[in-house]
Amino acid sequence: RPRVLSGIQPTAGSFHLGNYLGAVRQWVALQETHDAFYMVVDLHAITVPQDPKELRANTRLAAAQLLAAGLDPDRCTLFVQSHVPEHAQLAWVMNCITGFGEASRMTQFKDKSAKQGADRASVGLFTYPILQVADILLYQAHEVPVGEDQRQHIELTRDLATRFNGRFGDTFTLPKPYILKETAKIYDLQDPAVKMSKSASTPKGLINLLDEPKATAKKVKSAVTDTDTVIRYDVAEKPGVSNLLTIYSVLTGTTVPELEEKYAGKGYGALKTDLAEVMVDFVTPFRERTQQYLDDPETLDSILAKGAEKARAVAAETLAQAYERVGFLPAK
Ligand code: AQP
Repeated sequence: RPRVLSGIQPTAGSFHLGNYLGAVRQWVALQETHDAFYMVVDLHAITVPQDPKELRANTRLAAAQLLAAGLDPDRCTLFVQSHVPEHAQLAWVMNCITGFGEASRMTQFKDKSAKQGADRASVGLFTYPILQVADILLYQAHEVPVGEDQRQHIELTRDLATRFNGRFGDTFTLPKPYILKETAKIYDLQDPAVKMSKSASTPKGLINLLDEPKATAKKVKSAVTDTDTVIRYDVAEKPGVSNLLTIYSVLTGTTVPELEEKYAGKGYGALKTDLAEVMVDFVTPFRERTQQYLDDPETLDSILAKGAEKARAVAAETLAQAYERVGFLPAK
């Protein structure tokens, strides 16, 4: 079976609809066909300040949401990044073969550090993509299911893997991004020109999966569309409506042309009312299942412990090989 690896940050508490449609939904599907490794990336989370107590709680909460979304610990390996020390260890090696200029060109770093003020951004935020490179290479992943915003980091992973292999001998598998066109980028409901994101979206434009379903319905109903009235998928001319159609289509399994036909001659109000209902039907059981996992932290922790053990077995082997290739003297 080909292998996939991906991760999600435990930073915001609730996952948002972009995280789910862009990434987690694919993770669930891929566990059926791939040898799948999924992790809660707490090492990545501390690249920006975190409250320790909240980080711990949010790490469990992220794992609970992944299980609620449909990850099955018998079908995939689910773990917490900091439980596998090899991530930080390989990241150091990869840091040392990355050019400063190369790392400086990562757009996510540029955006995020600009927001914080360049002097206040941590060095960790700067090397975040290189930790991500290590995450992927440790598992010799063939594919990495992510949203469009991560494409550049997967490119960097390929570049660094190629460099390492060239310099030290074949060690790492070159991964490919696994990005589904329809859901590669889910947009803010209030500003369909920008990606839905926990840090950039306005509260009204961001659908958090753990919000009160009623509040979610309200956000859908007040989504920004356009002054036209026709329900048609056209990202350039009608980004707001197109975003709603994408969300509707993916959550219900109805194709976009089917939806266009269903709503021919109807107004935006009808589309939004129906989508609000679809969304409520989706988030209500999701919230309940998440709560069930949170109510049983022992089971949750034991799933994560088993996951870490399985992950470490793979990661340790790759790290040992990389260490040997680089020329580190083995510890006896
Ligand atoms: N709007 C989105 N559309 C599609 N995919 C998305 N992802 C995030 N936003 C969208 C994908 O979700 C996965 C987990 O991402 P993360 O843990 O890196 O979360 P994030 O990047 O912190 O999420 P945000 O909201 O985008 O955070 P900020 O605002 O801090 O940048 C990834 O696969 C990502 O592509």
